[in-house]
Amino acid sequence: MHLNSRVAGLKPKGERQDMTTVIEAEPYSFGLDPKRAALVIIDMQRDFLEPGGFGESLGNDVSLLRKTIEPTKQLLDAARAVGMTVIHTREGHRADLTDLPQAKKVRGNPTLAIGDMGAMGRILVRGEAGHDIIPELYPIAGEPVIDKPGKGAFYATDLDTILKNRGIAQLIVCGVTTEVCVNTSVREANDRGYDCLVVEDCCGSYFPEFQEMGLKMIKAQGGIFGWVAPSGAVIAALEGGH
Ligand code: TIU
Repeated sequence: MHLNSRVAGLKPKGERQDMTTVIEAEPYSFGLDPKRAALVIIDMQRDFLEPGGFGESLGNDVSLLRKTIEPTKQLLDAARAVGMTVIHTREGHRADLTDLPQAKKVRGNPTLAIGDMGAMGRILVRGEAGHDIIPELYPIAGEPVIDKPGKGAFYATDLDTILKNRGIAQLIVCGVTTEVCVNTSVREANDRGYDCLVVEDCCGSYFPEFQEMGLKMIKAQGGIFGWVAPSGAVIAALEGGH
């Protein structure tokens, strides 16, 4: 087997390698080039991580997601320190709900539907307190925020355009929830030709079994959708690679 096929991110043999550091990942090593990579933090919004929001309205225990905050903060700090592109996404809808399919509004028979008034403003509506990113991971100037109406970060957004304009080929993916918006976004990214490394302890699910299987699905079959690694390995690579 060709040597380069065992480390994701390497260019074909003979071409100059930009890769600066190798991350131990599953199903095999990931060659990270921070200049061609973006940290993509999916939907770390108050509506999913705090009581009284959309996540709780669907019957979920939101406290299960909160253990992702500290490792994600550490990874975010490391990415910012090396000047890597950082992109945040938020799931939500226009205030007039014209971009909300009726099927999504009624799905799950929620106690509070999207657009209803909840403890943090109108549920999953742009501009409301609950729709915003949690304070611990709040974007800073220069970090694009992608507002998405669906589960996938590429559907009806300009994410692909922003990534292509910056020459990004690799995505380091964090966020919630593992089996819903993280998996959907990684699958969309994979079909668009991006190499995705999913950071296991920076992803969270309301269901422990979906957390496990959501990560397994990504790395199965030789990395059918991408790679999986712990935040410590990614942070060590970022800190050692400059
Ligand atoms: N319900 C659930 O697990 N997730 C979502 O509705 N959206 C995201 O994952 N962001």
